[in-house]
Amino acid sequence: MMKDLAGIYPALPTPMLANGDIHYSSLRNLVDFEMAQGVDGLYIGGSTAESFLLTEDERKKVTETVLHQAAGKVKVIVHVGAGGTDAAVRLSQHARSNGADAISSVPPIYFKYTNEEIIAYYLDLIELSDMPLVVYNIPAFTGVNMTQGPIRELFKHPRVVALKHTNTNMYELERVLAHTPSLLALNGYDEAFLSGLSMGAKGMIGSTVNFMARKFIALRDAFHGGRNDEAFRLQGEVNEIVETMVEVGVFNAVKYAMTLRGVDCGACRAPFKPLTDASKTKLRQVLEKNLGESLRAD
Ligand code: MN9
Repeated sequence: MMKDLAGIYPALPTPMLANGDIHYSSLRNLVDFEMAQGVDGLYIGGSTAESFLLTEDERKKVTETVLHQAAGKVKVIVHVGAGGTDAAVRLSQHARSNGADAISSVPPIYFKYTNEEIIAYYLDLIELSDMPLVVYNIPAFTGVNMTQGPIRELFKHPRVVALKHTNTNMYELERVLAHTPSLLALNGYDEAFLSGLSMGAKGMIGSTVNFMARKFIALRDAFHGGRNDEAFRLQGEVNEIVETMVEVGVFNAVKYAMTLRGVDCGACRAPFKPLTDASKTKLRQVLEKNLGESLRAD
């Protein structure tokens, strides 16, 4: 049965060893850590996971590891975007055979495709894997905006169950939901979570959820409880942290914050550059001031 995908999901990073290999025991610890924080689900293999810097085999092994460790206790969405249809279909079928709840994908990247080609890409994923699909809209990275113009007709397909709205344009979020009331929206920029909720998002998928899920859960509960001042204050604390993370490089910053919270994540693969000591100090300071959770020595 199709699960209700509403909720708060960390976009898991891919823990790595000093030599760049995937650190699978840390990945298992990460899954346990997230479930203990009370998240509703896990999002595997997205931007935060450096998915475009991993091999297809690595992506499959990460999916298998996470699904096995989660053991059906939380929802799991697997991002399968891989540049082209064939690889994305293989990853979708693999996600299905390993028990994922849904697949997700950015539109096919690099080449300029027509709207028809992009829609056909998504329909191939749905039809060849028979999985519910979460469209990952992130126009700043892909150059394609899925919530604008005729392409948003895709959301009317019954197997397109959700939108990951990684865009600060909240007018488009409200409009796409108004045109397709059955669609579920999950907010994609953590710094805009409160505005996403106010325009109809029923949860979020985010990189900074990994190390501060409790803040996002409290923010959502404050919003739904009508405690607007509290929700706004929590969003402000989140944004103090996000501002520094984006400044030093968000994906390495997320890995470092998780390492400080006790799950070794290492650094991102090249061409990402590791954090400098000055960036680490700055991050630790902003986390100590705003996070309200204990941090370990580096
Ligand atoms: O998965 C993330 N998107 C990207 C969602 O990084 C592209 C967000 O969580 C951002 O990292 C975060 C900082 O901008 O909102």
